Amino acid sequence: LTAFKDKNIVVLGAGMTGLSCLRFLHGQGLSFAVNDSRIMPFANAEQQAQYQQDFPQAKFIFGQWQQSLIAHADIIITSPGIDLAGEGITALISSHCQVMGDIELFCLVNNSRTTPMKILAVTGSNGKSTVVSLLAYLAQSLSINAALAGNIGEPILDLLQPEQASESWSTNQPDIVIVELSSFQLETLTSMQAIAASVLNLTDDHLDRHKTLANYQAIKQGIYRQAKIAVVNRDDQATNTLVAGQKIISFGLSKPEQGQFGLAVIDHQQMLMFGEQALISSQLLPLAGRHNALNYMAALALGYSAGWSLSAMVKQLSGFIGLAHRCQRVVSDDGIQWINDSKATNVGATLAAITGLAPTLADNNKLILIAGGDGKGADFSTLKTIFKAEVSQLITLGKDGDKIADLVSDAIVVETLLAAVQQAKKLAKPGDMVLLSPACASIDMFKNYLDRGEQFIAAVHAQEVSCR
Ligand code: UMA
Ligand code: ADP
Repeated sequence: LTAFKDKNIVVLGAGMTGLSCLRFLHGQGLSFAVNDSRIMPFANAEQQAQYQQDFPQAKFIFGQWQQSLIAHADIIITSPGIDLAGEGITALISSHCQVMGDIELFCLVNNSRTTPMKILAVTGSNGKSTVVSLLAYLAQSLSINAALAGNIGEPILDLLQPEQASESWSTNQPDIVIVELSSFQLETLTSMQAIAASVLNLTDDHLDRHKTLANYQAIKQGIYRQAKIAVVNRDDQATNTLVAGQKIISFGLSKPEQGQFGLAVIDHQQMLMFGEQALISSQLLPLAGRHNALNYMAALALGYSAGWSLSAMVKQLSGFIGLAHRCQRVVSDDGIQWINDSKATNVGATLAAITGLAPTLADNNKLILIAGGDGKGADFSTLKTIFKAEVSQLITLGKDGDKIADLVSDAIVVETLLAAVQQAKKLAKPGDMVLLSPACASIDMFKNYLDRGEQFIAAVHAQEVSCR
């Protein structure tokens, strides 16, 4: 990292990403400043004092963006959640300053190593965490030394910690990094050299920051310029690569051509296919629904691109049981099917949940949907048709609850998640399904989607107790 010596380095944000930058730069013996617009980004004053003691070369500036610090920076390492343009920071940055995200810094260091860690990269509006977790599960099952990093919640720079006693990099570093990338992280990434990368799908998300779908799409597609093989969803044109001559492996719901992944019905069973080769019956796979069939195929295509044995991967698929808060059944003894899909933070995820779950209901059972929260500027109108066809009762809440309620004539608008669950309980009979799939972020009412999902589960259990 000679290019970083004697430079004014500024880390923006002191969250998960900022703190990983701090650990990394400290490990390199570099001096730097950490600027966060919150007055107290740490959990408490004791934690802040501890950081100041443990990282004496770091200068902490909290409570506002410090204009002079930013203007004099030679290198800015920014956190994904910071909207540089929206916060007015872009205008302060000097023309000679290099602005990068933590993933870019990781790639610059990794690329310069004699044996760089290989990279498989995944982005998309939905399914990223499911696909990268499945890939990590497959790698572990196949005894491949892999690590999971990025938007999933594992800052990637933590993979580059030098060994305590020497200047060399840690010897137990992974051979391959499976990285989940958000559009925020892709905005500041240009130097990744992935073996393969995928934009899984594309629907409205984060438009409050990216402004237009075209801009959001362009940011996502930037991943392909940084990969040898592009894994694309052939059912979603927006995920296609624009890089001329790039090797492409596609996946989709249709019967695949040679070298592609897809679905076909053989002997009355829907099978996952690779070209003409039947891989496994969808019925044997724990994650149900068309969207999960696509997720399985994307993971197989990425693993295959990395040279992993297809048959060995297929044998392991059924062992992966999925992630919490994604179309997850809440255990209850009232006969109602309560489904927690709190991670559905955009319209595409809610569409996928309804499309996947509604056909599983018997004719005389109904689907009650709880939706709403912070829509991040999304256009909800694409939900109208499916609401009409599949949702018997819509219950909405949160900042954009009214906008979603306007899609139907008889929505019930409530103030709290508990009230939503109470309403649903009044209306549901055994066999009916109550689906929390908000199509919105949770930050207007909850700490995060996990908190929202846990409060939903608690509210469901509270109804059971109150009815006994
Ligand atoms: N901050 C400011 N001013 C701002 C915005 C943020 O000072 O205007 C500061 C905050 O006070 C805080 C820090 O920046 O101290 C937080 O930075 P951050 O929002 O980038 O969050 P991190 O804790 O660094 O976590 C980030 C990702 N967060 C976001 O992109 C919002 C995490 O993804 C990711 O797991 C983590 O890096 C590790 O890579 C979360 C996420 O919500 C799960 N991602 C979005 C999504 O999935 O939809 C994109
Ligand atoms: P991400 O990391 O992209 O947010 P997750 O795997 O956490 O994706 O899933 C988020 C939400 O999207 C959940 O509600 C889940 O049921 C839904 N989902 C998962 N895969 C897909 C897909 N391929 N298409 C649409 N929705 C999906």
